[in-house]
Amino acid sequence: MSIADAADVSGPSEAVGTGVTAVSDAPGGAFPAGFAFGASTAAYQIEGSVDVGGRTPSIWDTFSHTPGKVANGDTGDVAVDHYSRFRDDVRLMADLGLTGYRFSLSWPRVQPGGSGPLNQTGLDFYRALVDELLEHGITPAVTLYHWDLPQELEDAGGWPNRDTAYRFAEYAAGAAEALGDRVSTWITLNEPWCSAYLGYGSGVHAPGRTDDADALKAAHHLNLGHGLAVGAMRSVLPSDAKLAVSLNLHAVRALTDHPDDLDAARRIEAVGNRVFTGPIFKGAYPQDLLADTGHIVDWDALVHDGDLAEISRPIDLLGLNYYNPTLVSAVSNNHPVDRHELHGKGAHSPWPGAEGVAFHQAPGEVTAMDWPVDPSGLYDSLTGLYKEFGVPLIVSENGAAYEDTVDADGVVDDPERIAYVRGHLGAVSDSIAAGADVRGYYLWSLMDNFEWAYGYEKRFGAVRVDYETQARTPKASARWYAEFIRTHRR
Ligand code: IFM
Repeated sequence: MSIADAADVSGPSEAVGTGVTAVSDAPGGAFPAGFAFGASTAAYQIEGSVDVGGRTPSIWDTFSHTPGKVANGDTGDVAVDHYSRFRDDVRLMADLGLTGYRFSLSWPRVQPGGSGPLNQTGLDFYRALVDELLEHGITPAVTLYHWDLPQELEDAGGWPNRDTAYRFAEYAAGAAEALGDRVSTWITLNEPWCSAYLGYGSGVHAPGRTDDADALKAAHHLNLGHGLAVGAMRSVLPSDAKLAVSLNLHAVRALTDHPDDLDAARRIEAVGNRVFTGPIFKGAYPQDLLADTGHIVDWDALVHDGDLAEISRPIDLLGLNYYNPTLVSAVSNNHPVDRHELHGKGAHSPWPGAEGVAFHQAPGEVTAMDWPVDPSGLYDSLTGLYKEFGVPLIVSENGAAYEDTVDADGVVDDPERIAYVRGHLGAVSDSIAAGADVRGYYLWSLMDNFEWAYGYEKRFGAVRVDYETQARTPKASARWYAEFIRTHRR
């Protein structure tokens, strides 16, 4: 019996979360024909087998093996052993009825050391994965960079070093050439905000550096790498290939409409969002960003002639990764400040040039990450992005970690995750009804995995992984999602 068969659709909505799934209170809006109902993962978070088949270390191998950087000293050495178990994992996806799967290539598996010829063993692994997906009717969407920079490139300066952008484009073109006959959706970067600001600003992610100027240099070189990669990939991919980037754009809200708070929101939108959407969609960095951060970095020296033309090459899709809105005020404005910084509370802020900004915890329900649950931020972002840029959208990540418990029969009943996903799918269908061209939703994540600095403490999966045995067990949310897909796909 498939997972979808096991779900009872006849029960009342109150039954959700008891293992008997009902979708009667799920969003009723129509999703367009061909809409991708998918799930998302990333190489370092699931693959393991870090020294197999010629793969060399990435910055996350180095970082996770550095004492004190990751909770409990966890590493991705084994992760959820997807490298060996990928066929079983694809069967699981097929049982769920997924129509799309977004995963990332490990750069140091495909191009050990980050330069030179591509590694046939690494490519063979991804080719086999893609073939397995296609045989099960699941459309792959490939992310080229989900944070695992080859260590050698970090040793040469990392993303603050301009050359890394050129290395990335070379790797991207090689990967596209090798897999472009069977993969039609390509995402250059995942969440460059995290790569730049958590990796080089707050230092809570690999490579763990804390320098605001380097964080901004990294942001520009990630943008440049994206643009160069789009150009290089277009020349080797079929003309109908779809090229995209996945951004974790912040749904920024001001605590009050006091001008100082509104200005705080503007600053965060500039350095968090428009630093990417400006050059990518408008061919320019926003003037207010340059003014806010001009004391940190010399933008004239950083941005070379021709860079903005490269970065603004047209793309076919924008991937939005959305989890929660961001609530800010000015620090000077005498609010009771509950300073809460997204992604860790390290000594260094991940927001260069935002010294006067306070971050607040929105009232209401939160996930196990302490992230507020608010699907309206997803609706606002999708409708706003489509209105501003007119580019087709996918939700390339959305999901929630909760403190899952396993009952005596091995069942994980996770009603909060079901409610979270249902609410956010509702926001997607509402945004489509409001006119936004949204073409897919990829749940983060298919299964529990290595959650970066939190190690294995936080579980985002629809499928439970027992880290001792590697056994996979669909949670109630997986069964709910399977039934949702069955009743909404067209
Ligand atoms: O696990 C991450 C993913 O790698 C990138 N986006 C956010 C997820 C949850 O923190």
